Amino acid sequence: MPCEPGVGRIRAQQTMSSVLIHPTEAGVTAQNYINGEWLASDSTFQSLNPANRNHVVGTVPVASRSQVRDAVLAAKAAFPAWKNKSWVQRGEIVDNLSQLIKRDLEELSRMVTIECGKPINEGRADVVEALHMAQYVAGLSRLPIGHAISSEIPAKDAYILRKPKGVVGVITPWNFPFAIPLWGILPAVLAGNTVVFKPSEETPIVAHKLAKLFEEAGFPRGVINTVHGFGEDTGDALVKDPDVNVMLFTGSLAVGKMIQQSAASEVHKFVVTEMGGKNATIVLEDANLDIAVNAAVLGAFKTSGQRCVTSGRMIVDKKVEAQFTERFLEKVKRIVIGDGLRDDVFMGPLISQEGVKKWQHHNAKAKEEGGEILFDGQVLTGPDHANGNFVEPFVYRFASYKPDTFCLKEEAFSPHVAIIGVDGIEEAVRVYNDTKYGLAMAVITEDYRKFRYVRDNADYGLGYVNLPSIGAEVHLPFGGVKGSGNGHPAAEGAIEAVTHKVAFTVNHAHEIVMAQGLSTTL
Ligand code: UN1
Repeated sequence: MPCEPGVGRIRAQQTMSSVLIHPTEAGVTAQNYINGEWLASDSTFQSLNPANRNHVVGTVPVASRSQVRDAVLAAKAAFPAWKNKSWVQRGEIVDNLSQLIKRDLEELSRMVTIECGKPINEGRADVVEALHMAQYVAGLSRLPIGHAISSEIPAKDAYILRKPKGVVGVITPWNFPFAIPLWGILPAVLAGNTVVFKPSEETPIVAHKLAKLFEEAGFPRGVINTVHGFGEDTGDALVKDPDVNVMLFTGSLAVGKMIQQSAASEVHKFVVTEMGGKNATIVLEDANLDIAVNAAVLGAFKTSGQRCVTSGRMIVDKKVEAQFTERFLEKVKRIVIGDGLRDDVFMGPLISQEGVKKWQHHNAKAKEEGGEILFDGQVLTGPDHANGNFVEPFVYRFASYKPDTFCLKEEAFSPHVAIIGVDGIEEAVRVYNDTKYGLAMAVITEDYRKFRYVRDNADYGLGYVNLPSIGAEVHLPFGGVKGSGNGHPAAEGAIEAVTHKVAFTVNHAHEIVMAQGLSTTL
């Protein structure tokens, strides 16, 4: 299997002179987009490039609680007219958006890389994933939105139809700043809902560009509103607003839990939570080790381990663990780390200094809890990495499983990887399931009976065989079980969350005949 760009090059290349592409690019001034107007706020914050914190990507307003309220009221006012358009009419505006994303693909990809740090190939994949979502949703507008079903009574026609729920709040993370917002926003508006979008404070400039495209695509005023800011105020105001009918949230377990708790007191409010994972790649004794090692590297280190679906655990049968580990480490040593705009880079920076601290904390715990350190990754501080949040991979091993450890149970959201030796498939699945999460699982095996056992006994929302645990496509449901999500997936799954299924029955006879043999005589 060919190497990924950046893997397979020697680490010495990291010390070659850096390519200073972006510090000269002008910063953007973002605005809130409320009821078709571009609005500033009293206070602002700066969005910094994680590869070079001296580079201010843009200045961003902090929407006040009253601006959030205005946005919700604008969405509420826009709802009646928007829901009365046909699905096809709404789908045509989504199609306009897909054309604009295609037009601006390179500029958008670069913006994603500059603001969230992932290498340009990943920045582009993020925008392509968003494009696929727009194409998929535009296509859905011409597919059935319900179905006819037989009644017990021949003269009655019965239908199951979908109706929009009203105002949908959408809160999204920074690691897929272009694709994840569209997983929720586009199904919501296609179904006739209106939206208030609160993007991550780490990637507001990408979100601002997305809001500009919503306007250019022709969504009427108030249909999609964008408010910037932090979770504590702007996000909190949105979550608690009584006129928000659905909250779509992708982010951490702690915040998702708070949103579910706050919504529980309001009967009409429906919450979708997509949260973290302590995902794993399971390597069975019969695995093709070329596939296993490549799947492990991609699953662990794409986006520098900052995906919800990142594999932070390699659960490996002891019969092949030594071979697997040697080959895995050989690749780890060759990973090129640097500014994502350089095309030889495989791993960009972490999103923030807090991300670096979290990575250090997880590493320290792994040492404290008895992990055998195989690759003691460091913070990079050389000339190429001076002002960025760059860290190396950190890899450790437990020859046998050690339950009740922080390092094997908690999500690190960074390049922090445990290799865990197990005896056979049953222990592999037991170890896999022994976390509070259940998002993504990959199993490497040549044996169809074995992957079936894993398929049926592991807890996950996204399962893969002979693949990494990353790389989901938009026309599949994206979500998890246990602490990873409340069972209402995004992407393909989102239409379910943003619509009510209604039963609609029409009598074509001149008299009433009831179901269940119910009498109609007085
Ligand atoms: C995330 O992990 O935060 O499945 C989103 C993937 C991407 C989306 C990841 N399509 O890897």
